[in-house]
Amino acid sequence: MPDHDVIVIGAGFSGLYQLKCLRDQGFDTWVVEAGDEVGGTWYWNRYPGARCDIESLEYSYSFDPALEQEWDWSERYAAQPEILAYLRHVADRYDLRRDISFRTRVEQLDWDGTQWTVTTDDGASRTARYVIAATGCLSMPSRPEFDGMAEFAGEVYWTSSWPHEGVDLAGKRVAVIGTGSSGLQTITAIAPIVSRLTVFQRTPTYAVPAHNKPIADRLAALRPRYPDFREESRLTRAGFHCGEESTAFYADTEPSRVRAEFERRWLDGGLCYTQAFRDILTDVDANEAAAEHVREQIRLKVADPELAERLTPRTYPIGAKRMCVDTGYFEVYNEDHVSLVDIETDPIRRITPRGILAGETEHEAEVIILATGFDAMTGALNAIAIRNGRRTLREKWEAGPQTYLGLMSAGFPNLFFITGPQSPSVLSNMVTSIEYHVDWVTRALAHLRSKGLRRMEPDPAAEENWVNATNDIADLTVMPRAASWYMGANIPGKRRVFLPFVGGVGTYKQIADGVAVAGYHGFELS
Ligand code: FAD
Ligand code: N01
Repeated sequence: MPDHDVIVIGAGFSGLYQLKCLRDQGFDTWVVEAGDEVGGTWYWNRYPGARCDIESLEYSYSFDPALEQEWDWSERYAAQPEILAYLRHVADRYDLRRDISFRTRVEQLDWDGTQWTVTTDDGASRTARYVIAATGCLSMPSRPEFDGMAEFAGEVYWTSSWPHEGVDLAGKRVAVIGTGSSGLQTITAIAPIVSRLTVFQRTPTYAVPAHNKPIADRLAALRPRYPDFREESRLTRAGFHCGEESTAFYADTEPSRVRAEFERRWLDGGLCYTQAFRDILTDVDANEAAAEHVREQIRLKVADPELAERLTPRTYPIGAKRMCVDTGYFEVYNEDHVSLVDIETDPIRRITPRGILAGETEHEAEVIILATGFDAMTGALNAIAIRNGRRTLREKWEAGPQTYLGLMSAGFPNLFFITGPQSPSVLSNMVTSIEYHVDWVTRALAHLRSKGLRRMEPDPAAEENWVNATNDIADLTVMPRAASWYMGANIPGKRRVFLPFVGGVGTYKQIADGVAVAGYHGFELS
């Protein structure tokens, strides 16, 4: 007999909910977490300005109406401490901690034909019939090497593992490398307190305003119909509400109406901007119109036209990298103590004891902050030696991940992924996608038990069809045209394939629901 029915790896949004569901179903479950507290992303990423880019009313669990009714979100986009407090509250409310081992990292998984042996970094191992990897899509930091880093005399911090005791940046000369979401939030938050801020930008960023604000009234109005609101979001394109279904750009190119629609979305703020027209990710003209409107806004925000141009994204379609949601980012560059180094024209040559040498100029700094992103979607999984007796999952995925529905991979039975590659995951409100996967996996395990079955694995042909379908759908969009982390392009040597399923959350749900209803069509159960 295995030690546990199920071992879950990770105690973020996914692992916590997975534990609750399995416990409710009577499965003996053990959760292993590398950090020393629950929270996942919101435990590790404590950099100044960290907050969500999906509205808090939707970037939160929907599984328990009582939880929705009792938790008061203070802002439209909650900051990291509030989201971490929420996840800690969830852990306490459902008494989850007693089945979680913290400060323990899973290093190896071995399948022996009937069960998995899970080996952790303390040298111990335990067995389970099923393993669920709730390891996160953005939990393996990418830490590029810069020559001379060890010689730097000042302090170095990574946004993805910010010190828990905080960092005093007041009055310091600070350099930030990276202008994705983490970089933008950090830059905007620290600009008012540092004495000098030098930003090293490789690729300019499309950002839409957050228009963050208190939401007490909105929350009160929503509460009576919260369950319906959630039900609707499960069938949307990205797992959150964006108002009524938009029209196609090609059907309505009248310039004043197009402009009015972009302006309306801009004033609303947030990620719904790219849903102004429903073909922005599939029609290059629609995409260019949406991109040009953002470029125009950058020109309005940044006083120096030459600087505005350097901050303007032109080399990739809007939406093909995760959009940033900002709170005064571009305006920061109007401050005299803030400067921008374009490392496309002035590459970082090395870190020196006093700062960063880019092109021919040494930029002095007392602190360097690296906001260089993650080995997304496959990084945390590939960091574990997952072995089925013949080969590792890493070897199988060398040319890109292969999954059926993003949930399992053929040849690795009884191993499930929450928001795995080839599922909507990072293209969506992650909490919607997490809850959907956790519910799906829980139902599958209950089904196996009720039928006296003990093994589940994708049929290789079904998996191949799914991989081909996800790639084909991605190719119908502009998404593969950016060197993005969605494509694995930010990691040297990583195979460039589009990692998530771009067909939409609602469509995916209909497919995966159908697969389950049809007796887990495409899976082999025994
Ligand atoms: P995670 O929160 O990443 O948790 C995974 C956990 O697994 C981690 O705690 C990790 O320590 C643990 N783990 C991994 N490997 C091992 C191992 N081998 N052994 C033991 N433990 C392991 N998404 C949105 O939809 N909206 C947002 O606004 C949003 N904001 C974000 C902001 C930041 C700064 C980042 C980095 C991501 C953001 N995301 C957002 C994506 C975010 O990752 C998800 O929304 C969500 O938090 C993921 O939850 P998770 O539990 O699946 O993974
Ligand atoms: O990482 P990123 P992130 N030399 O990969 C640059 C979520 N998130 O942590 O664009 C110099 O987006 C890199 O340049 P380029 C969200 O899903 C959400 O910011 O590759 N520069 C880029 O500018 C997000 O998409 C929030 O040319 C280097 C930056 O570093 C995801 O997490 C907040 C470099 C990395 O940007 C990842 O965001 C934070 C190098 N060697 C995160 N390597 C919210 O707002 C990389 N760069 C909710």
